[in-house]
Amino acid sequence: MKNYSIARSRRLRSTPYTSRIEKQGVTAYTSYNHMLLPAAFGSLEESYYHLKENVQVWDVAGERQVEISGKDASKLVQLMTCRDLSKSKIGRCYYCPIIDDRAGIINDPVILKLREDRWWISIADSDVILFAKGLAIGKKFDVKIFEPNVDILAVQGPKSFMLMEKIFGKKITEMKFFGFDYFEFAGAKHLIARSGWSKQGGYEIYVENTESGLNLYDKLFELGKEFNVKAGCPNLIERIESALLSFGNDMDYDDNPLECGLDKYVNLDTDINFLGKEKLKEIKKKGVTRKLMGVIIDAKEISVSKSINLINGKNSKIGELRSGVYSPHFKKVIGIAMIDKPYCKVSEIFKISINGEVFEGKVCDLPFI
Ligand code: THG
Repeated sequence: MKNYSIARSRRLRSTPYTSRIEKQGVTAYTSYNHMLLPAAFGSLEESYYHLKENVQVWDVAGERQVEISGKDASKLVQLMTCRDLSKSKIGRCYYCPIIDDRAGIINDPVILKLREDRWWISIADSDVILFAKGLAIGKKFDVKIFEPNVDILAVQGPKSFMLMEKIFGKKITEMKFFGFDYFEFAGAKHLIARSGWSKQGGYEIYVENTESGLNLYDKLFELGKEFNVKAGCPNLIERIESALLSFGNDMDYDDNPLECGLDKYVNLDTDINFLGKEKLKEIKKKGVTRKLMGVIIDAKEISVSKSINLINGKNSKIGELRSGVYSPHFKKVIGIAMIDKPYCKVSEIFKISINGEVFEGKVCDLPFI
């Protein structure tokens, strides 16, 4: 398939790190929240192996923050998510499906509780700010909603702990998964969380002071030499193997969190108030009619740019593939698919047409690894 370059304009925002990653060899961009998100630095497979063994620094500024503050901030945040935040703590991150009144997923952000009345919603690729503003206006909530200048740098991989310790000291290695705290670098404070869109371990630095953030970026590469640090980005192979879901790819407005295996983040038994609660109760009672599952396909390559139907021996559609990639670990194509309930069985067999050629595949559980 021919590749095209991406046309730059003000609408497709650059990040403070763009000029640096372009020097470091970014080879593909995608767009995320109307911003450039690096999608490749050369070979996807080489980056995959490097991420699993070393440390990478990622420009994930596209993970924008929606800040909600004010008297009704907690009420509004809770209204948007089916996860019970009534016992949430300041200094913690929470992975929370945001759903609408029909229980369709609007986004699947990480939510940070900064204060009792101040939150950051660290969003996936959809305009949560408009949804939040609409609700606040309709409900006459006393809140302030805006997108602050925060540009996340992720430090990911098994050697991220040693690298971050060198810069911030031992305290940073003692932080728990999904906790966050403030750390000083060259006179500026940075919010750093133990999180990130890989299962290889690491941190996310929420850079508010751009100048200090750029110095920190350079420091990470200077001190990271001994850990073989490289510029990287969310890796398609690693994230599918780990089943980190991608909003807009694996799930969308027409899917509910129970279909997407997000049951852990759905709380229907407490007295919190959120949009779609009754609808979700109804869905839970009836049982879902389809589910996101893993699939393994006897093919060597794939490029998914729209859903691809999965067909059984009787020529009926049993589901659709939504993301896929060749995994060097399994030596096959692996993917994430929405499968109709009767076929949500491990080893269920199907056929799939990739570039006009038919391949066989089977259903499996998520995550792959
Ligand atoms: N970091 C930050 N913002 C983000 C992402 C991120 N916004 C967009 C996107 N990624 C949101 N999606 C996810 C999906 C999964 C996770 C984080 C963000 C994740 N999940 C863990 C898991 O599945 O094991 C644990 C979640 C939990 O148990 O609480 O980390 O990456 N800032």
